[in-house]
Amino acid sequence: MSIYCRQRFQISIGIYDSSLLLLNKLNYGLKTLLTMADVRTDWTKDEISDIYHTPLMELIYRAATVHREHQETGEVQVCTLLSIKTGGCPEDCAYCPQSAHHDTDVEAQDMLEPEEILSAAKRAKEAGSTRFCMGAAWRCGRETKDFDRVKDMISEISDMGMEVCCTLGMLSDEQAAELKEAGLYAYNHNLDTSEDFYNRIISTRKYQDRLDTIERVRENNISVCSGGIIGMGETDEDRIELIHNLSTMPEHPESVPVNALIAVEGTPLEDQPKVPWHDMARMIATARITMPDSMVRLSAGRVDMSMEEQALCFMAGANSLFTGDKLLTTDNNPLEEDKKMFEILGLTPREAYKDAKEEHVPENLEAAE
Ligand code: SAM
Ligand code: DTB
Ligand code: SF4
Repeated sequence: MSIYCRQRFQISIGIYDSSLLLLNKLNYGLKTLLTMADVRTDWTKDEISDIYHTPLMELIYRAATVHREHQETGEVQVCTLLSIKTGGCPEDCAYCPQSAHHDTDVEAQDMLEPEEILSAAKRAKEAGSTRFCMGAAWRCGRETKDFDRVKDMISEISDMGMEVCCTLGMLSDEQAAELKEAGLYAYNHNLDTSEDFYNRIISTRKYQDRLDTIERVRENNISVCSGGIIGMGETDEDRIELIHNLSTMPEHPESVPVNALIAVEGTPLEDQPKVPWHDMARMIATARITMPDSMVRLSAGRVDMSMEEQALCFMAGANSLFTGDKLLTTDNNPLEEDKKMFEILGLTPREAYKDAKEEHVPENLEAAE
C-alpha cells in the first residue's frame, strides 16, 4: 500500500472510530433519556394492581427486565444495622418488640457507648458492608446528649467511608438539618403499609406524621429510605396502596426496604403466620417495576428464607440486604451463609456512594475528592 493510500486508510479509520464514538455517546444519551423517562411518579392504583396480580413467573421476568435496564445486575448493596438505643419506646407499633406497650423479652437499655458503636461500624466495614444504619427506639429526635452523640457517631462513621443511615423516629426540620450537617447520607422512615391499615397497627402517631418527616428529610438533602412490612394481616389492596404511596412521591425514595413481619412473642402480632416467599417476591417485583432506579432491599424476614427463595427475590429486583448477625433486636442470617450465597449466586457488593445524587453526598467526602 502506498503512503498516500495508507494515510487515506488511517484517516478513514479515524473518522469511522470517531463516528462510532459519537454514535455510542448518542446511544448512551438516548438510553439515559429513555431510562429517565421510564421513571414515573404518576402510577395509578389500577396499574399497580395489574402489576401486583401478574402471574408470578411473568411478574419476575418483567421485574428482572426492568432491573437490567436500570441497574447493574448481580450487584447488591450490603448494609448493616445496629440498635444504638434499644427498647422502652413510647410508640405502640403492633409489630415492634421495642414498644414499651408490649411485654416482650426486649429490655429498655441506655444508648450504647461511642466505642461500642464505632467498633461495630468498623467490624461491619471489615465484613464488606458499605452502609451502616443506626436505629434508636425513639418516637422522635430530641435535643439531648444522646442526640448529640448520634451526630458525633455520624461524623466518625462517615469519615470511615461508609454511607451512614439513621432511623430515629420523627424529625423536626432543625433536627434533619443538624443530622445533614453531621454528615448523614440517608434516613430510614417507613410508611409501613396503607394509611387505613396503619391506623389499626399504630395509634400513637398518624400516617401524615410519617409523610411530613420524609418530606423534611428530602428537603434537607438527605437520601430517603422508605418502605414497609408485609404479613401484619393487611390485604393485597393495602400492599398496593403502600407501593402507590411510595411510587407517586415527587421523587421516589432512593431505597425501599421490604420487610416480612418477624412475629415476636409478646407483640399483638405474635400469632401472625409466616409470610410466604412468593409474597415477598411479588412485593419486591412490584416495587422494582414501579421504582426502577431505587435500591429495593430484601430486609427483615430473610432469616426464614432458603437460598433459593432469596435468589428469586434477587431475580425479582432486590438489590440490597442487611448482613450481620442481628437486625435491631432479632436474629439475621449468619455472615458465613451470606458469603456462600454471594458466591453461589454470583452477587457482588456495590461500592459506597455509587450513583449517589450530588446533593446527598456528605461534604467531608466532596472535600476529600
Ligand atoms: N423508631 C424508628 C421508627 O419507627 O421509624 C426506627 C426503628 S423501627 C424498628 C424501623 C422499622 O423496622 C419499622 O418501621 C418497621 O418497618 C421495621 N420493623 C420493626 N419491627 C419489625 C418486625 N417485627 N418485623 C419486621 N419489620 C419490623
Ligand atoms: C427496615 O425497614 N428494616 C430494618 C431497618 N429498616 C431499621 C429493621 C427491621 C427490624 C426487625 C425487627 C428487629 O430486629 O427488631
Ligand atoms: Fe418505636 Fe420504631 Fe418500634 Fe415503633 S417501630 S415501637 S417507633 S422503635
